[in-house]
Amino acid sequence: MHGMTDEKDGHPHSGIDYLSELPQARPHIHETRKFPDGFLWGSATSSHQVEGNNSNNDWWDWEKAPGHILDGTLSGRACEQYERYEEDFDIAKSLHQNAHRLSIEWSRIEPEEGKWDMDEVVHYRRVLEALKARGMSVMLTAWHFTLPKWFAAKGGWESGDAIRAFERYVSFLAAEYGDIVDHWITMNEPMVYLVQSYGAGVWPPGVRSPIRNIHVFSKLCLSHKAAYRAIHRVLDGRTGADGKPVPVMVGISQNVITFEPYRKQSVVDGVFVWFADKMFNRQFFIWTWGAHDFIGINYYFHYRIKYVPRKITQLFYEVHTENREVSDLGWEINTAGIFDAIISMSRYRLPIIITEHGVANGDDGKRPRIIVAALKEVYHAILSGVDIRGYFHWSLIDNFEWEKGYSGRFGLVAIDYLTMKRTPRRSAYVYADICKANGIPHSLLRFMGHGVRW
Ligand code: IFM
Repeated sequence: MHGMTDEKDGHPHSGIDYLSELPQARPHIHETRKFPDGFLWGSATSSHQVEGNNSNNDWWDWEKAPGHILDGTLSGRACEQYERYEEDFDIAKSLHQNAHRLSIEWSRIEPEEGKWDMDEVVHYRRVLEALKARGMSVMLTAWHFTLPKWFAAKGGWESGDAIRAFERYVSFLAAEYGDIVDHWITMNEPMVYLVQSYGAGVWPPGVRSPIRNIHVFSKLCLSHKAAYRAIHRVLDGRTGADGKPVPVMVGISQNVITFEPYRKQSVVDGVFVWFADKMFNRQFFIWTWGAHDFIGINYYFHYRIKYVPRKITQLFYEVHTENREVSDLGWEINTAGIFDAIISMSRYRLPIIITEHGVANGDDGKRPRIIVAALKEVYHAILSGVDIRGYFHWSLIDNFEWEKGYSGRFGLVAIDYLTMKRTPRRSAYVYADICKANGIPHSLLRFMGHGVRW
């Protein structure tokens, strides 16, 4: 596991001298913490959040209603990635990333039920080929929260033939792009979708109904299973240029929350933590067991939760963040939690990929440390025997953060929304040095105070 490359303390590779801003360290030499060969180092986006002008999906009208987007913005042109994807992929490549995760906008590919828009099909082939041309591994998400208007009008996931429609769409993607996609994500964060769209009602279709929530949960499970089988049906048995079978890797991205009782001595808080973990983190895998080739983990949230029996509107709990470091969106930052999330999900004995991890931090004061600290945890999870194959930072560029609008800035690369100029943040170079080294150069541990002279 350990490489032989020695890192001189304070020696950045990227040419950006971010370490000079940190306190001096005692001079010492140390090995780079090497990750396994072939580890995927990338970043992630989704179509509606970056492309712009996705006017044929359920979010487009939803955004216009007063109060739906907290800062009053609309996705609108987003980051114009629909046109500027080459520029963005050039940046990712220059930052030494060797993989990229992105999603297909279903409403573009299938604008009317059963009708494929071949111009859009060609467009996405060009996008995916642009990644391959840069030598990057491709992770493709089929559904990342937005639904075509025709599908939403039929009742979305509640409609009688939702499963068949999703299976048809995903089979089409597999047939069109099977030669170019390395990892398939059928759906992004189904549990977050259920909470936001059918629990809190803050995403379309804006429903607050436990019964309908359970109904959609079952539809999502069945749709994932159908999509999983469809991708394998279309692609299994393919061989590569060397004549060897190409593995077909299909999974979901699951938002894993690490829960902790707010009142350590409280039995009821402890029971609720157990229940919340099972319901939110594991339920989907239990009901779709056998339909995952890997586990995709998105890690953002550490909830110190307090059971509140009378607050049905808050699903019986409160999340506390007092005295904790938080992001620009007020979410608690707990980088060590990614270790717990990985260990918890390793119970399924499947390869794990961190398909998202990131922080809203516009001035970038925290992101470099958060990246280094989280990756140190990933490194230790690998050392403890977990088969972790990659890490995708959320996000490559700032983008439209759903009901929060453009206020949450998650990008390694900052976007000026007036000019659309892309400017890598300091953290982009820190992450670039990690990607380039296929490990954590020891000098970067200074972001966490290691070896620093105080
Ligand atoms: O922006 C989202 C993304 O769409 C799904 N995972 C979490 C991100 C940050 O909230």
